Amino acid sequence: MSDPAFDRRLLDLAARVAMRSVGNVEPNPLVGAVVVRWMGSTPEVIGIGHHRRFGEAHAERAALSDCMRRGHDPRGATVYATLEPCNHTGKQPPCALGLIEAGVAEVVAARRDPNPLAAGGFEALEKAGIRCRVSGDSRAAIALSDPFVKRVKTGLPWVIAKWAQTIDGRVATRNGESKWISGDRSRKRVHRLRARVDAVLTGMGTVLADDPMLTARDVRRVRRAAMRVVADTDLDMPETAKLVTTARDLRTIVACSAELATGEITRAKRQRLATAGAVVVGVPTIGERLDLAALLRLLASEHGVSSVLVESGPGLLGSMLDADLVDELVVYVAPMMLGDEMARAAAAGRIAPTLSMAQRYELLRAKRIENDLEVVYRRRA
Ligand code: AOF
Ligand code: ZN
Repeated sequence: MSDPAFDRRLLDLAARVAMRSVGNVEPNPLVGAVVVRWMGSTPEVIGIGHHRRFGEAHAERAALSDCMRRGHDPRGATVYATLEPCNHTGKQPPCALGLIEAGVAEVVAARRDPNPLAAGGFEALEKAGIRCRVSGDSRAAIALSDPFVKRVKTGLPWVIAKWAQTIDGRVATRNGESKWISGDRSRKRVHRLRARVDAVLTGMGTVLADDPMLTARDVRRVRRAAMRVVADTDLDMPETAKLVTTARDLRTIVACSAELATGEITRAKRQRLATAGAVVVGVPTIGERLDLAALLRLLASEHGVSSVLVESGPGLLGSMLDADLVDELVVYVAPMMLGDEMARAAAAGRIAPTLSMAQRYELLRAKRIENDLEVVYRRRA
């Protein structure tokens, strides 16, 4: 049975459940699954599950277990999964086999698995006589595995840029004053966001202006202790910066030009930074600037980074946007107005001089946080 409205509802549900484990499963995808029995033309959910933690049970098997636990028989049921069931033995046995053994009749997935190691679930299921189809009706279910799909296809981590702005789109006054624009609760949510990514990226401008820690504070459960990464082309990092003095406890990576990362003039400084616990890495440059794509690729391949939160000033953000490296924007809009064209905007540069050249985003969700608005956008392909 295929009804777009049912497909969307059930896959939305699977996506919602899977979202609970953001930060716990990466670099695996977030996956949710729902087992449904049809009572005439009405679906009855008899099992729900999701991938909870890296290395543990996959969503489909979790949903089947839930079904059994509740005393239902999954035979003849339809399974809605946000990702095509895997067909490989990794840290877990293949989901396709689990579904075949459970005797389900149909599998609906929001997208195919691009991972060549795990692919082939649909083929295996179909061979066993189980109907399979892809449903693109749930935006949430597809969005769920975007970070995973991007990394598998490009080798780049998922990049989220975050900032707080006034109603008229400014992130600081003309003198650089920015504490605080967004409210208490919004700032708490940023700490939670930091606790769910592998790396927080900032620029030297921000280090010199704010001397930030970039840690997740007052978060009940830090899921991942994000490493702090500074784009510092000229190796200007002061040794007194908090990012350096705390580098023993929390990884700090200072990314400078490949030349300065090996040259004689910076040897003493590099040694002092290393003694403090900071890791200096060299990145190729494009003109005067770091090749940010190369930096991201290096973070993914050498440091296991699958998600990055950019918390920077307009300079670095502008360069990131210009290179089209940002996938998601989390913007806090505070009920405040500066009305000053010299006040700072989120991104510097000149990405699009005309509207037709503007980068396009899709509105994913918006939520009221006390008196602020939290808006999440995704880059449109
Ligand atoms: C699914 N359901 O819930 C997930 C899938 O090392 P493993 O065994 O955990 O396998 C990880 C791979 O399996 C991952 O790269 C992706 O291709 C797929 N993830 N597949 O059927 C799930 N998490
Ligand atoms: Zn699986």
